[in-house]
Amino acid sequence: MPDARPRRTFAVISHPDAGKSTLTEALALHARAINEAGAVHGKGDRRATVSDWMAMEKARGISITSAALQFVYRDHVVNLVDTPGHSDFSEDTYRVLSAVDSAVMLVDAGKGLEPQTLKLFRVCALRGIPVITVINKWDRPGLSALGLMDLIQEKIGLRPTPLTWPVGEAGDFRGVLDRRTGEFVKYTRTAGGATRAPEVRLSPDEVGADDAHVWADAVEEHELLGLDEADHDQDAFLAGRTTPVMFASALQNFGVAQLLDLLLDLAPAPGPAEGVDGSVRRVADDFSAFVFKVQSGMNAAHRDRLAYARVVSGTFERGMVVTHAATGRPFATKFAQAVFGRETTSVETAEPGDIIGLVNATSLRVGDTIYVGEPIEYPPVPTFAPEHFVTASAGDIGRYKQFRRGIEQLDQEGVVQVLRSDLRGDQNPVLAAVGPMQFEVVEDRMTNEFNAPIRFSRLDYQLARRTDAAGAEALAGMRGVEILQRSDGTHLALFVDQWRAKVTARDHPDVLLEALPAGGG
Ligand SMILES: Nc1nc2c(ncn2[C@@H]2O[C@H](COP(=O)(O)OP(=O)(O)OP(=O)(O)O)[C@@H](O)[C@H]2O)c(=O)[nH]1
Ligand SMILES: [Mg+2]
Repeated sequence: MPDARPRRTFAVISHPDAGKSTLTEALALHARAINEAGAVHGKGDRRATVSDWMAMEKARGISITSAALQFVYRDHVVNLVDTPGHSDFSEDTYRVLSAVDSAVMLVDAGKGLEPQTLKLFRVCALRGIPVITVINKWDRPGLSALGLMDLIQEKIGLRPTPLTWPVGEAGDFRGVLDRRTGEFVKYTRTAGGATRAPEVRLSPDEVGADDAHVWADAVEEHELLGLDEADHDQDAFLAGRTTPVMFASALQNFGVAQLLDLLLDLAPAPGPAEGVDGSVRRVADDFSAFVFKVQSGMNAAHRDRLAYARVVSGTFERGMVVTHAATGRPFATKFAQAVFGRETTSVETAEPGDIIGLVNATSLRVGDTIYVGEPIEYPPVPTFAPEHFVTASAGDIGRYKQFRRGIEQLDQEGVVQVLRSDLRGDQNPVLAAVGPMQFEVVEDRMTNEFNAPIRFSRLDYQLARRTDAAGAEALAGMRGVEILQRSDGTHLALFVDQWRAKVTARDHPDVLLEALPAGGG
């Protein structure tokens, strides 16, 4: 039976370290999807957040791969995707942004608008994704609240419309003024932020003497904002002209309840989507879904490969036979899972906005569409211009088979781009990355997951341009350029430097040499 509860599907995005995984944890904790935040298990640094499950993520305290979580709150089904902030992994973050209806942007109160944050704001604007801004780490000294609003307006061109306003400056976080009701939401700390933070709502005349001074400041600023047309306007928010702002301390679970409520009240529900041919699928139409991520290695006990698909339209029912748009072949969905970080549970049905994990769906790749009824194919996800290149070889020739399999799997997941040419043969594929940390992930996963040690040797190329078969032929054998083919069939011309790329383009005006979207930081 279809599940009629409303859906909210959003990504948590930002520059590295602003607190995305911590906030993800806090949201799940508040919705009672988990009982205790990982912050405590990790003795202060959250080494065990549900979304950072990969060994390398725990060891380094950073997110490397996006993680999906689903939970229920106020009778809404919430689908949340925590993304990695590091620009080396930005392809993964962009893939996620193709599968969500809104984004929660975190801003570190102490650092303001950092480069990757600015970049992500631009991506959301381009894709028409409404953004909710959370000023995080308000428990630590930082910039002034009004100063941060100015930064958002000036640097991003979005009008900030705060829904809550901090009571107490950064470093002295006592609570927030709920700008919709005028109440003081007063927070109380809990040990290490491990459990939900209790809060009380006070009317202005109930504010105690201790807080009177900072409360008066907050009220004054709130009134200033009112004069400045900084009040929420739903149409302007959905159209991407304004961003609602909240203040929080993810680590202490402050502001988390307000954020969840805001997401339910204001963030857009799943809507219609357009296929490559311009046809439109409405949520009530036949089932269709879009694969935005492929991941393996979540369970060390057995080989698993999960294709994450966002349901775009219709009701998904486990066992239904769908069509794989890329091949036109039928695809049986016998093994479908709901995902919670690395945990999965069998799922019987799913609705538009939900993210399902299809198990061992080896034919499904990132960007693929599956559907029933009328054919539909959603636009592919962009791949970025690689700027780092290595050749890979098996560290242990006796494990060459595992080496091949590992490379193929990591290629399908999009951990790196894998390139080959007849000239080089298949022994030593070329790996291409947006950022060098991607190679570290390859090395770690090849060693630990595929038990196939890997060796890299750096290639002296700095950039790649897209070409076609004719271009590949024309450029073959030329100095300072090498032609390789990516596993999706794209021909890439690798150049030693900008200068060589320019000269080649000048001397061969008839050859296709197209720049790829830039991804790196
Ligand atoms: N004081 C304080 N620290 C916080 C807060 N939120 C997160 N942190 C800390 O900031 C650090 C980074 O937090 P993460 O949640 O891993 O940040 P992230 O944005 O997920 O980082 P990446 O995924 O690597 O981009 C951790 O040490 C957190 O404990 C907060 O509200 N206050
Ligand atoms: Mg993280």
